Amino acid sequence: MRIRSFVLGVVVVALGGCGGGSSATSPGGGSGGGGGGTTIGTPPANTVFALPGSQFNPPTLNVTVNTSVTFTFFTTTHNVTFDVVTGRPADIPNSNGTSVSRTFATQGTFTYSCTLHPGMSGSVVVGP
Ligand SMILES: [Cu+2]
Repeated sequence: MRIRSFVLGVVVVALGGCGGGSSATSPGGGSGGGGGGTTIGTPPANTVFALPGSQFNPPTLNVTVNTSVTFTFFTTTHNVTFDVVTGRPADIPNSNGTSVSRTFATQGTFTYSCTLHPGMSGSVVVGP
C-alpha cells in the first residue's frame, strides 16, 4: 500500500486592503425580516395599531365625538379605507412607519378596512 500524501500547498492570499464586507454599522433598528416576532405593545388611548400581522388593534375602538384617533403603522404597509357613510373621516392611504390621526366629528359607527389585506378591518364607534 502506498500512502500518497497530497499536500495542497495553496497559499490563499487574503486581499487585506478592503477588509471586504466592512461590518455595516446598523443603526440599532434592524427590525426587518418580517419575522413577525416584533414586539409591539398595547396601543395608547385613542390609538389603533395597524399590525404587521394584518390586524387592527383594537378591532373596535369606542370614542366620544370630536376625538382624534391615531392610526399607527409599523413596518408593514396598510391603509385605512372607511366604508362610505355620512360623517366618515378621510381615508388614510398606504402607509408604513408612521402615525396618522383622524378626528371623528360625527356620532356613529365607522367601519374601515385595509384594502391590501382581505379580512383586515376594524371600526370606530363614536358616541356622545
Ligand atoms: Cu393591510
